[in-house]
Parts: sequence; structure tokens; C-alpha cells
Amino acid sequence: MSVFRTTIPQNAEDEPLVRLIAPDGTRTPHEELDAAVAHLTGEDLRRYYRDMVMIRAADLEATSLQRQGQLGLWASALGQEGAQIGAGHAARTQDYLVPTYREHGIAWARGIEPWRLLDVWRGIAHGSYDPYELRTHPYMLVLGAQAPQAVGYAMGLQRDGLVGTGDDESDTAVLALFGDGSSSEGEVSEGFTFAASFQAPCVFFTQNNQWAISVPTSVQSRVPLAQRSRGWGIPSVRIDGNDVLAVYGAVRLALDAARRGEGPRYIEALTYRMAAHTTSDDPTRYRHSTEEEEWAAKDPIDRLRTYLEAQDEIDEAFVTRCDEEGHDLAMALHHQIHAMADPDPIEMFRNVYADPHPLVEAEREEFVQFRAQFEDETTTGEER
Ligand SMILES: Cc1ncc(C[n+]2csc(CCOP(=O)(O)OP(=O)(O)O)c2C)c(N)n1
Ligand SMILES: [Mg+2]
Repeated sequence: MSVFRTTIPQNAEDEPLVRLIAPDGTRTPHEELDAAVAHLTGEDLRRYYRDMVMIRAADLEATSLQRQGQLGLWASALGQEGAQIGAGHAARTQDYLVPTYREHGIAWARGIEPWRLLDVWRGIAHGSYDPYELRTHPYMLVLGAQAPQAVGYAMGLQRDGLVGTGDDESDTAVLALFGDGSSSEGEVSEGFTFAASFQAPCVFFTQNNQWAISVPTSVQSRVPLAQRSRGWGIPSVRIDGNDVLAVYGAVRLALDAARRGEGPRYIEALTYRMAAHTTSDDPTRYRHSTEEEEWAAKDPIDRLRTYLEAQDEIDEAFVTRCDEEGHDLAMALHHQIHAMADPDPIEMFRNVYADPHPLVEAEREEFVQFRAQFEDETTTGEER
């Protein structure tokens, strides 16, 4: 039986949790996933380890920068590095990724430097990487919107003849990312409907980080989220999202199938949001620290390190060098953000839409007049 299941077990709790590396670092064999990760070398895994360390360092620095007043807000991905680095690297260069607002590991894997994320959270840019060049959609804050947007794109790929031709260089798939809470949005159901009906090359990937702000996943669904898509005929799997290797394998298999023209897949990656929802949130109001401690023991970075140490693939010098590079990255971000110039506020009306839009034009005009009113007051004050 494929790791992507089409049937729902009689007892919802019998849904397996698929993994390759257990929390204690031991390797579990799994025929299908093993084949999907067989090409990864020790160097690849060391790279993923370093990626996770780097993105965590950047994340912690961003949180500090928000506390120092340099960012308006920050949504930490702490704890979700395994899910994001695994999924990000499993995608091929030509695939198109549609992220949420917490996808810093995905961004890193796609070659988006962390400082490019910070200007948006600082409130001085709408977005500062090229979605076409990096094949990664701008961060999207509207929950669930990733699903129909990704499916629409995937249906476009079908019509452009970029699916199922057998050409590994041009066949393309789309990866839609959204959270456990977002999975309750109607847009996700609509996305599933169109993807299934048109067999669109779209892989839906949920990082079930256990929380939607203060609402636990148990309120979103009575059954494991992975089971939901099966009602649409979309094969799915529940994987350990803190196991970078299993995530890589599952996403790789799903995207490969989608690219071949075999239709959509759904992946639920079980993980944990180790930090607050955003810097505006206080999780001590709704969850126990015992839960946080429990998940800290399943940390994706520690897990890969333990595994690689047992394989003699990394040593202390490598681990220390990664930590130092993480520190350097954090310092670089600190300096970069202090060097960011505040744009003229009128700039916020630019690039809202590709073409001029009457509503934006009207708001811009209103803003010009609003500002002029203060300029007059200043002048009057000076004259007095
Ligand atoms: C359509 C919509 N409704 C409500 C919100 C407000 N909101 C922002 S994040 C969030 C929780 C999302 O939880 P989840 O999908 O699990 O993602 P996570 O934040 O855990 O990564 C809510 C309700 C929003 N951004 N968009
Ligand atoms: Mg969540």
C-alpha cells in the first residue's frame, strides 16, 4: 500500500504517523520513503542541519528586533524548521510554492535571504523578492487563500502543457502551504474540490503546529487532518513534521506524482509552534509549559544532529561552526535592519496592483490631501 492513503481507518486513531527518524535519533526503515530519500548524501543532510540552525538564529534575532521596536510584528517558525527545510528542498526549482506568513524555512530553502522578509514585517515594503524568479509566491496572510491560488496556478500549468510530459526539467507542480487552523477555511475545501476534479498538479501541505493562535487543533477537526482530503479522493499521509527526512521524502513523492500528471496529494506534517503565535501573543494564557517541554524533546534540529552523529556524518567542529554562522547571520540582520531607510509613505500606494486601480488612486489622492493639511499647519506654526 502506498504511503499516500485513500481510505479512512474505521478508528480515526489508527491513522499512522509516518517517520524515518524517531525523536531519539534512531532510523526507522520505510520502503517507499527510503527510496525517495536514497539520493540524499551526507553532505545534503549536513546542509539541511545547517539550514535549520541558520533559520532558527534568524528567527530568534527577528523576535529580538521586534522587541527593540525595529519590526512591527514577527511570526516565529521556531520548532517548524524540519517541516519547512524538508518541504522547501523537496521541491524542484521550477515548482511554484504558495506560502503563508510563517514560512521562513521555506523561504530560506528557496534562496530568499532573511533580510528580504524583514522589511515587510517592518512595514516598509509590500514584498521584496521576485516571485517569478524564485518561484515562490509572496507571503500570504489570508488564511486558506493559498489553496485556491495554488490550484488555479496548477490548472494554468496543465493548460500550458507543463504537466505529465515526462520532461523532468519542465514538468511543474505547485506546493500550497497552510496551517491546521486554516484547513477549516472554506477556501481549502474549494481548493480540494477543484484540484480533485481537474487532477491539478497541486500538493497541499499542512504544518499542524497544534495551534491556531489560542485554538487547539482538536477543535478544528475530530479526525486527523490527513484524513480530510480522502473524502475528495485526494490521497494523503500524516508524517512526523519534526523529521526533516520524512518530510523531504513525502513531499518529494507527492510533487513527483503531481508533476507526472497523477493529480493532487495532501500531507499533514505533525509539528509544534514552539514560540508565541506572533510577537503580539502570550501563549501562557492558553497552554501549559509542560506541553512545550514535551515538544522540546522532539526538536527537529536536535533530532537530525543525534542521527547524523550516530552515522558519523557530523562532529562537534561542524556543529560549532553552524552555531557561529547562525550568530553571524543574526548580527548581519541586526545591522541590515538598522541601515534600512524609511520610504516616503506615499510609496505604500505603489505596486498594490499590477495596473492602476481607481480605489487605490482615490486613497492615494486622499492621503496627499491629508498630508498637505499638516504641511500647512507646520508652515503656519513656523510663521507664527
Ligand atoms: C481569513 C482569515 N481569518 C482570520 C485571520 C486571523 N488569523 C491570523 S493567523 C490565525 C491562526 C492561523 O492558524 P493556523 O492556520 O494553524 O496557522 P499558524 O498560525 O498556526 O501557522 C488567524 C485566525 C486571517 N489572517 N485570515
Ligand atoms: Mg497552526
